[in-house]
Amino acid sequence: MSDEKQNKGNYGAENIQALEGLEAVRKRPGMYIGSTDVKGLHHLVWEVIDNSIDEHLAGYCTHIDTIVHKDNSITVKDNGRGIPTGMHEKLQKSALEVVMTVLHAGGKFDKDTYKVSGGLHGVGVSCVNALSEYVRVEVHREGKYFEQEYSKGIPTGPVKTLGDSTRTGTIVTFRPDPTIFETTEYNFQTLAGRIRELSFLNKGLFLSLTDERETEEDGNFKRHDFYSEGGLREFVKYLDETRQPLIEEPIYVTGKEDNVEVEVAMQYNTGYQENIFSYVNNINTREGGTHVAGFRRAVNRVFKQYGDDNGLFAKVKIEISGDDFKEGLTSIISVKVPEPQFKGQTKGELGNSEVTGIVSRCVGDVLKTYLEENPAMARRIIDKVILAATARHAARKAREMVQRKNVLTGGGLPGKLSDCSSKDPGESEIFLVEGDSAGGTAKQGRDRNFQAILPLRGKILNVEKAMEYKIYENEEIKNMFTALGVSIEEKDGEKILNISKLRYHKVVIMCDADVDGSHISTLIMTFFFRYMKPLIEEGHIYIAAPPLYQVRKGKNFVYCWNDDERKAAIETYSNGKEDTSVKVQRYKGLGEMNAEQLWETTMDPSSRILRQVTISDAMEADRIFSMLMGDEVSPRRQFIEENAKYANIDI
Ligand code: 0RA
Repeated sequence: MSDEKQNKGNYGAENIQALEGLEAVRKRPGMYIGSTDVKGLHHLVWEVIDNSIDEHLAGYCTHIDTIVHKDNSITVKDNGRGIPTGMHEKLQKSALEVVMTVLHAGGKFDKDTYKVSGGLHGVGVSCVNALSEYVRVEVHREGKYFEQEYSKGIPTGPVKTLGDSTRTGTIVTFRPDPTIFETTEYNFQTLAGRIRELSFLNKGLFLSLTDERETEEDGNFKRHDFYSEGGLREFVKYLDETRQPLIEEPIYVTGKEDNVEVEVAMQYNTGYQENIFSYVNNINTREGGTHVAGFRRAVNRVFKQYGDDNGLFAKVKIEISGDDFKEGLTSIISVKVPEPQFKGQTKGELGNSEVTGIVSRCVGDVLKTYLEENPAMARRIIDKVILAATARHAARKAREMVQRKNVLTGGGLPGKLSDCSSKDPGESEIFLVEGDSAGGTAKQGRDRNFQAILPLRGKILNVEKAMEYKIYENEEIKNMFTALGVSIEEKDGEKILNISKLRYHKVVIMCDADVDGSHISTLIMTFFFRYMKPLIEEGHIYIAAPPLYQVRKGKNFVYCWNDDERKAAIETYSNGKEDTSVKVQRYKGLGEMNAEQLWETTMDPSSRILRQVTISDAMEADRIFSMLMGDEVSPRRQFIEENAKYANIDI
């Protein structure tokens, strides 16, 4: 029986519409996958995996395996239904070829299923095909297996039936086109991070990641398996691994109303920060939206009611605000919505208004029962909320002091800032430099027309442990606020960072290339993540990369940023023979470079390497940071032991 007949009225070849050609994708890749840098490169993998995830959400797929091959080509294998292979009536081609070569031919028009693809990512596997120099698809379906190959999106042969098969599923292998992408090297951590996240978001789904570029001691390829039985409950535990829990187990909510599925896990810890992550159909909604609003509404309403009913707020003088319920709360909100509407600047905000009430009701019901059944836990939470309200009061006073002082001194810039001459933020940069001595070198080495230097002394305040008001009393932190020209304002009880007067559009963290230096940049990144997140979101934060080595022979020399480059340089200078005149200098700190070297390698826009800090870098920095600096000792030891063998960390 052919596909068309079997799938009548459902998905199938006839539903797949032809819309646009793939030349458009190759001409303007950025329009489809965001960028052609390392982020865009990874986007290709997300795109294929998302299609497999859709099969899982539709109830047909239990396993998704991702493999990075030696040449940085990728295979994603799933056991879903397989891409349809029947004849597409209108185009007179195999549906498989249509899905792979026609833009927006996902062919999944069933509105009752949740879709990842077609959502925020959603450009279709055909885009991956267009941007790959080689693709092979293998489909197992209806007792047979099929194959087709492509180059830059164009089939290099017909769909072939290769034989019989007893399984179903799709195997996509692609090698990104090096003429399109700035880099074609995949990053294991980036892939593992998203796949881990997907495993938490899709409990019961088996995922794996194999890296054939790396062999383990036992001779096998490096491989991680991801599987979560507990879903979001395990996700919050993972995120709060290094924090001290306030309540014994996360509060866990699942519910469904009008085809909207709700899953929420929340855990209070003894810290002061709020950590909230939200998802719609497995896609991270950075800017929140109606689902987050529903969650907040339920939390505020139920806790307030519980506190009032039990007379727990009676002796508190200060008005309890919504913010007070957030302190030390880590939560993940995941909803599955059949037809999500995304809004906001980066389309990272859920717009469907019906979702607010649904989430609020689901969370409210569970929370109310939880508080009634666990009075001891409820008490701990309410005590913490009262403490938060008191501290918030103190914080506002401290913050107002700092900001008032700035106004009084005419917004005077910090004495330690060596400002640039330009007053145009668009072309201005500020380097946050660890230590006064490196700060001095940077000041000599910089181009003062557009580069400012702010030295930061010692370890800036540990923002993980500090209560908020302490932050505003810290000299280095006050300097950062005033130098950058940003301020915290309060609107309807919500704190908002005003960055409209940002004085530099590039804020560069410059630290030593050793362990201490990386701790300090982690610390500074955490600070930005906690208190100046919009600066990261809008792409203003960068990390400078000073070189690790200089390899020299006579008056010739090169700088090297990693061991491979160092080896290659030694090889070139010595022509592969023993040569004692080839000298290697290891730079441990910025202080070992003179002003000219620092300019050339690290500050000169025409030769330096700057790494833009993304929210996911900052999120991971935050996790690592809380582990290194937090109270819990054992995860820190484990982290250091695990990483010591990669020689990243001195112990
Ligand atoms: C079009 C229609 C259907 C599934 C898929 C495409 C599909 C695409 C990919 C990409 C990777 N894995 C995939 N799995 C499925 C619906 C299938 C049906 O109606 O049987």
